[in-house]
Amino acid sequence: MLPFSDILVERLAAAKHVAVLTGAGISAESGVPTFRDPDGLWQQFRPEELANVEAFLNNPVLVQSWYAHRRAVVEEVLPNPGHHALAELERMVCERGGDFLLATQNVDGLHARAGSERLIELHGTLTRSYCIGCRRPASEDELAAIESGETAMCPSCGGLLRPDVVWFGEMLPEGAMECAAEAAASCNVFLSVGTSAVVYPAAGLPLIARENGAYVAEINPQRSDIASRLSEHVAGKAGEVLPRLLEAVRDYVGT
Ligand code: BJW
Repeated sequence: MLPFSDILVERLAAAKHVAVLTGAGISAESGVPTFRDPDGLWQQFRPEELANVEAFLNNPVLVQSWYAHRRAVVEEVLPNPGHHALAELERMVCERGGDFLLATQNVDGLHARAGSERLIELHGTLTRSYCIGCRRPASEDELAAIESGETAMCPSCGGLLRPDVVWFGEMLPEGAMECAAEAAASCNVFLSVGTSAVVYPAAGLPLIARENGAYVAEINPQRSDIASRLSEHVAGKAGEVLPRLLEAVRDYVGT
């Protein structure tokens, strides 16, 4: 028995425009901890301690080393079948002349490594760091101080080096939200995958899609806060559901 409806398969098979939002849950099966699940990142660290600029300025060593640890985790893991299925969905939609956009809240770079190209990283990336003083990009060598427990500083101006991610109270990268909102407003099908949908403005994207008439499916073992406002909740892991969904779409198109 398939965990999703025939309607989702039919809509996806016919869709000219498809948009997707992903969150930490899609990388869980790769071994990257989520934020708010019981074994998530913020069971050990409170968000207000680490994911805002005041916390960083109060305790740069703690925040820099937390991100260094997460970078090391991400370098060790691989994209999973969920990431690969979304890269494949992009190819499928584009080959038939449609539009596709994947907006991810994740900073782990796994979608790009799986081959997704029409990709927006709404919350930045772990792979880059920069100086808060002169905004110069930081090199790997400059970040090495973190491993020996020192504060990583810019060799040019002495400013603190920070990860190129979006913390609470900060703006998303220029144009990123506008582009994602436009895709959400104009798509026929929207997939919201592996996100608790509590962090805005990203969490508003599935709602924009729904308000504009798209069929919106959430793929998540748990119902998110916004699930009741969407078209369908598919209860399951992204790495299992997405490959089966793609297979069902291919079978449907082939019939
Ligand atoms: C599986 C699975 C499997 C498990 N398969 N699923 C409107 C209303 C209210 C508040 C605001 C608002 N607009 C803005 C705000 C303020 C704030 C906000 O949203 N606060 C809320 C918490 C209330 N937003 C901001 O500050 C944003 N900026 C902004 O709005 O700028 C304008 C502005 C400027 C100045 C003043 C005011 C406004 C910025 C938000 C930045 C978020 N940054 C973080 C950290 C990034 C860096 C880092 O990684 O360290 O982004 S927070 C953290 O949460 C991270 C994530 O991207 C984000 C979302 O989490 P996500 O991905 O949903 O993960 P989880 O753990 O919550 O959920 C995982 C899900 O997966 C669960 O549902 C599981 O069930 C599921 N799952 N395994 C599928 N195998």
